[in-house]
Amino acid sequence: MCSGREGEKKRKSDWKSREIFAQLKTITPFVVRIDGRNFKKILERHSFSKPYDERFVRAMVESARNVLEELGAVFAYLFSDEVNLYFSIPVFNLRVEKINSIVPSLMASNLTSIIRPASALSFDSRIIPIKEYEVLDYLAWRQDEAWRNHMNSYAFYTLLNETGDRREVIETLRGMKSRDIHELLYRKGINLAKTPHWQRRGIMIYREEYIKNMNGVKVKRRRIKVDWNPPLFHTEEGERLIERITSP
Ligand SMILES: Nc1nc2c(ncn2[C@@H]2O[C@H](COP(=O)(O)OP(=O)(O)OP(=O)(O)O)[C@@H](O)[C@H]2O)c(=O)[nH]1
Ligand SMILES: [Mg+2]
Repeated sequence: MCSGREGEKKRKSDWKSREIFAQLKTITPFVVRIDGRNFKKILERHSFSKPYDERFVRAMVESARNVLEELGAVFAYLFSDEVNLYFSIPVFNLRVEKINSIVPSLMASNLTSIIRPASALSFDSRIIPIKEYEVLDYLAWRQDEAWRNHMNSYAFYTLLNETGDRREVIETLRGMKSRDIHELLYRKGINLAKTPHWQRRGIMIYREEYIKNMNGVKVKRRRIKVDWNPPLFHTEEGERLIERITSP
């Protein structure tokens, strides 16, 4: 039986060795995707407008920008209640536990302090190891999701405002092709090709170089840009943008 200081020492190392996930590491580069927990209910409860609320998206952008700045992410791509942060440096020594706890908690505390809801917000988080040449494909996948989300939520809330019957709306939209949804909304006066860009394509936040004139001397500086009008990622323009912002 151990007693006194020796017992204390043993206990400490026993418990330390039980932190069995502490050595789990990712590789660089990687994406962290965080998603708001239960945001549908929470945003409804706080009367944010549907399907899109400008105050909410501005708060998401400001919070994501703070996270990017604080942790040194290369870019953040966001839509709805999700943010994708791309890292190329070994933050937190690449420890999964650290990354998957600090990134979402930093986002949640920022957003909570801006929105000030009745109770604190939270985000879930996952890490996706990625190769540089796969970034474009990953972003195109998320952008497709933003687009589907945009179409479905406009359709859902437009029909719901008319009928007031959630079940009926879900039934009407079940299995409907995207072309038919477009047509249906168009007839009701909503042109999905004319909604604000950020609703259709999401928002990009990244660092960019610019030239500053300092008393006649031109110097290179970096600043953070919020792009509310990003290109489609699967086009040449998208490719050029991602190459520019991910090159060291
Ligand atoms: N009112 C409003 N709701 C929004 C806005 N942006 C996103 N949301 C809501 O956020 C939800 C995001 O979808 P999910 O992440 O699947 O839903 P969730 O309720 O957060 O559920 P979990 O992520 O599984 O916890 C959407 O269904 C919308 O209801 C907005 O601008 N206004
Ligand atoms: Mg969510």
